[in-house]
Amino acid sequence: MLASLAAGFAIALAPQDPDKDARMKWWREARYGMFIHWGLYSIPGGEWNGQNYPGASEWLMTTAKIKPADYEKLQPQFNPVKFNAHDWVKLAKDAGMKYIVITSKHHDGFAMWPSKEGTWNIGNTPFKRDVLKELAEECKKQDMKLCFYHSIMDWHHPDYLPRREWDDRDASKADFVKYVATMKAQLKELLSGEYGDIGILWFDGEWEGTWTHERGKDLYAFVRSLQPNIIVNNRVDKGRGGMGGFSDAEFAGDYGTPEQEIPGNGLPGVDWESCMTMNNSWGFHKNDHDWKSAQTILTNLIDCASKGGNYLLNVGPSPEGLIPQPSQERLLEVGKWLKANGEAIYGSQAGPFVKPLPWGRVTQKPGKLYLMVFDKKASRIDLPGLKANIRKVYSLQGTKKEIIPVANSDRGASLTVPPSTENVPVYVMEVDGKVSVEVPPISPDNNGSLNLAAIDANTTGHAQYEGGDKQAIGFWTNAKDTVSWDVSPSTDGTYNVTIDYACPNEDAGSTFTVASGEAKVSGTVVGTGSWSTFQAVSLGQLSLKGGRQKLTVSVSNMPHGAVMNLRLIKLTKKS
Ligand code: H79
Repeated sequence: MLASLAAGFAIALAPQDPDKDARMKWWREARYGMFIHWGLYSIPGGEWNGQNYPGASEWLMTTAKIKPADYEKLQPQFNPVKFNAHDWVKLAKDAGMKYIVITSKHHDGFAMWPSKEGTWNIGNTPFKRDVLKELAEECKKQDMKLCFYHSIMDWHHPDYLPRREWDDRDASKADFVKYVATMKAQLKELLSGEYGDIGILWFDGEWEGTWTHERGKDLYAFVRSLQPNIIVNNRVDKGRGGMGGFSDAEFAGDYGTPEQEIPGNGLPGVDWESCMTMNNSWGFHKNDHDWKSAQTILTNLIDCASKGGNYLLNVGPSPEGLIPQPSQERLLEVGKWLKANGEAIYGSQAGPFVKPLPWGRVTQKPGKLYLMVFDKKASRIDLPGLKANIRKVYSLQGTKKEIIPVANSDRGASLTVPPSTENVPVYVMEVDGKVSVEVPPISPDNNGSLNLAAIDANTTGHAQYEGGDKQAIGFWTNAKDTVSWDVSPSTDGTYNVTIDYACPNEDAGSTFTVASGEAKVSGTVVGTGSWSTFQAVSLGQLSLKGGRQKLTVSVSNMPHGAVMNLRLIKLTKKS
């Protein structure tokens, strides 16, 4: 699927905060956390008046256009008698997760602790218990960081603005300043120390017009003043830039929060965490049985780690207080892998490869590379352009730590790996000194032609390689994104240029140029029928000088949500 939202691309530099490295240390090492969406919306579980509302169940108040007075009828029904904080924290622990982020308040404004502000909170349900307090105590016992998700947007508070169009409460006396005061008073309760040291304040719902950069900066400072070591995500302020979740030095917030996606090449120089659901809803959804496989979850976690990011994986407990069985099974399966291979994830850093490799992913620690193989059929693992003094390579799994044969040359390294029954086999490469990757440029084939395949491209922004049946650059959703190749024709020459791509007719029309220095050829994307119907078309001629250079595809105009899926550019030498 193509994300159609534009993301901001400002360069994120660490703001003036000398303590940031110390404050972020646990978070950077953790790599894996549990998101918990739990609230009144868990009761209807995506159904209202007999109708099913697919997708995010915590959005039901909006998707089913429920008036606050009707939604309030859920409060006396909240009685999750099977809730057991010990079991939840133990599950996160067994899953290999290092922190829990639970909804203290979601967009429906309902406080999941007995707040002193008003009555719209768990203290006024039949259950009465303070679930956040019980979790705080268990987290302390089981050495788990507790964090709160807190929505700025609030569909219930009478002073919150803007009013939903189906909410007929009089808005003329609503006072947003009063709303902010209530929110701060509630946050003060959460950060008073009663719940211990909170790891992260995970804000959300910051995108409405009433929330401003000034309010964001102020809220960030407020939260840090109550708990100086707390980490605050970028949604406290206005610097998020779409679902891609890039942060920017101009805005408050300690890290970026891509939602339901993993950035193609990571976000170099920025701390980030991808949050994701296991099915298609954050809150419990009765009718959503569309679970990601454990293998997908595991490879997502590894993908994040290999790009220097965290993975925050969601569960939506039931109205009885139980984490759904399918979620538990998947969590424990990934947890089993982490128990054996966690060394490759926890405390690791982004691997040295700028682009994801076709067979899997790589993380690193001083003196070690961890090669995690997604393609179980692979018998040869190539590390193109790797420059390292390799001491030895061995399998992380099993007691034997089997030594793996490795061939190393100035073009990179290559391993011959045995068949494996592991979900994701891991090989440890011990190295002396510095590791770097220098990918050689693409050189001409026997006919003097240059084949620029998607897998060899360098991409910026959202644009990224998609394998599977596409084998193309996809997610090219921002006109600023570029796709380029380092090429090295041996002599000056003229080429016929063809481009192999796919684009639905309704998304066609983008214009682009393929250029190296002054030499360029332009084209317009003509519809091919779908994102997976590939077609080769001629763009005309291009004359290149011999020698190493960069050939870049850039977009001059993108009338719709995306440019194209680009599979191959072929430069055929004219004789
Ligand atoms: O809590 C879960 C969801 O309920 C919540 N975030 C996760 C962690 C969520 N809120 N909204 N959405 C998910 C989808 C809404 C996206 C949009 Fe937008 C809001 C589209 C336009 C406004 C994102 C924010 C893109 C631009 C601003």
